[in-house]
Amino acid sequence: SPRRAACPGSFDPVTNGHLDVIGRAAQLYDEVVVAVLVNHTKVGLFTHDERLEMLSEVTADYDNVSIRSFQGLLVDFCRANDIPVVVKGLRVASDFDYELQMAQMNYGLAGVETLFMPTNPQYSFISSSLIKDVAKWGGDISGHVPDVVANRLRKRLGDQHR
Ligand code: COD
Repeated sequence: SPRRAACPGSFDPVTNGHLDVIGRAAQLYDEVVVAVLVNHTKVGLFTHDERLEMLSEVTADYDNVSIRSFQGLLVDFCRANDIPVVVKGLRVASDFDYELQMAQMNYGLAGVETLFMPTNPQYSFISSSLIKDVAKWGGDISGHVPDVVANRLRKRLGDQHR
């Protein structure tokens, strides 16, 4: 059976940091499933469908990467889709505290393993929330997100600061 891994997240929106981890995971595993959390309690900047669309566009060149939605526990999604391992990017030491807790919980709940991938240093300060804040005030976010995402951010937020 194929060696399959999940890259889970909110992806509101996908950044070059996410994409770097997804691309590197795609070289390690036969199949990578990008698992996008459906969050009914938190309103994002982009709708769930918009996040899926952007992810599909920016991963179109990888033929072993697919985009899927999930609700509830990540480990239930993994079990249902025969995924034994989750790949997570680690940006800074403070990421590790929370990620370690989740990794231990996910292993305890269902035996789902976690592979921590050190972020490419050029992306270590990038987060979706920082990108949204910079874009909101008209700052230059090109180089931190794919072009399709930058264009959508400009459209969504561009008029608000003028
Ligand atoms: N460089 C490299 N990697 C990055 C970067 C970057 N600049 N930014 C983010 N990442 C990676 C990180 O590994 C991060 O975890 C992942 O991308 C996703 O990031 P976000 O911000 O889009 O998503 P989060 O942090 O909101 O995602 C959290 C999950 C959805 C993974 C988590 O909440 C979850 O699993 N929820 C489901 C419910 C559940 O199972 N809960 C119990 C968990 S123990």
